[in-house]
Amino acid sequence: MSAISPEKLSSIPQPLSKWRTAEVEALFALPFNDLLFRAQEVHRQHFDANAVQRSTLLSIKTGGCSEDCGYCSQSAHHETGLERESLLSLDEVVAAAQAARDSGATRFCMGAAWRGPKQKDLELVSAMVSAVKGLGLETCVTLGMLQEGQAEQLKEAGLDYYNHNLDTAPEFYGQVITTHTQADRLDTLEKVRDAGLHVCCGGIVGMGESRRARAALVAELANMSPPPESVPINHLVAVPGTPLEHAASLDPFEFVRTIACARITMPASMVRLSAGREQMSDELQALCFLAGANSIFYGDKLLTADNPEAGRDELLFSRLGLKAM
Ligand code: SAM
Ligand code: DTB
Ligand code: SF4
Repeated sequence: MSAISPEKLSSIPQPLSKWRTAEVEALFALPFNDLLFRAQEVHRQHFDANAVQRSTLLSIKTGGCSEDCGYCSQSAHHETGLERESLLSLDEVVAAAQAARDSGATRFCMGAAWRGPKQKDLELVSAMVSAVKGLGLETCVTLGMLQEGQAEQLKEAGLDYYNHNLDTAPEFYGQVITTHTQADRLDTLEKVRDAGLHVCCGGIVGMGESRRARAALVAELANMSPPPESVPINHLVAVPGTPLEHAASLDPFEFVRTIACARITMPASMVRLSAGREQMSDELQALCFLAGANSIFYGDKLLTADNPEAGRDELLFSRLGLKAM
């Protein structure tokens, strides 16, 4: 791990406590090269700049969700043609986790299309967590909003991370989701933190939000105390049949800027280049790594959307001299 010479490229102060949206917006507005240089500096102070962590996702309960999130293929409010399925069996989950471990993933993340888990479902998921942990993988679940005691139960089962995204800026949230509020999300995040679980929390860009909204989301994430250990930055996967099917496309450099701003404001967090890689060129992904992304979802499916085949990622890692973390 070697730090770049401490040449000062920008006079923008690094807040000791809270980031204001305007300060993050000022980062976004830097010349691209200056922003990436600054992100690289921060990245190299905290991480091996050539190491990328790999997590594999599995949808353990697909479709039929009561929530109306405007981007989601799994919402019962949208006609996306996705079949509603029941919860996978323990054996199916263990087989998928084994395959993920064998192909080089170190974390296995199980997602369910629920507003939140019913108690009987939580017990089934807890057994899955224990079994996946027993394979030597880090465990992560994303199950929606949690009730009192559920985070503790998951922790007890061997859960390492709970994923629950803020998704977008508070001022834009109501334009994308109406069946729950961002305050509900924050309430679950507090329960997760209080149970001693690691927090995985990020958002989606490319939903037609303004740059100010992207900056507000990054500031909100960075101001969590402590910031999330893992920060997934998803690019919208525009799913036919969802309200965001025709969202205005985002300048790819703006996506890279968002990664860089997340890296600078959350220096010690893992920043995950998450949904949307299937639609990105290798060159764009390389820029995201240069901007400080050091984690990816690995394996040919996200939850319902396609992700690059493992072979394409292996080749990309080899061409860029990246190693698995
Ligand atoms: N139901 C749970 C919840 O909403 O927290 C867990 C599953 S949900 C699919 C997990 C995350 O996936 C969402 O918070 C969102 O950030 C991301 N996501 C869902 N659909 C997406 C899409 N079409 N494009 C990009 N990200 C998406
Ligand atoms: C996250 O932030 N992104 C992942 C994970 N957490 C659960 C999910 C991405 C979903 C992409 C759309 C799909 O596969 O349906
Ligand atoms: Fe349901 Fe989660 Fe999709 Fe929202 S993002 S509709 S809560 S599965």
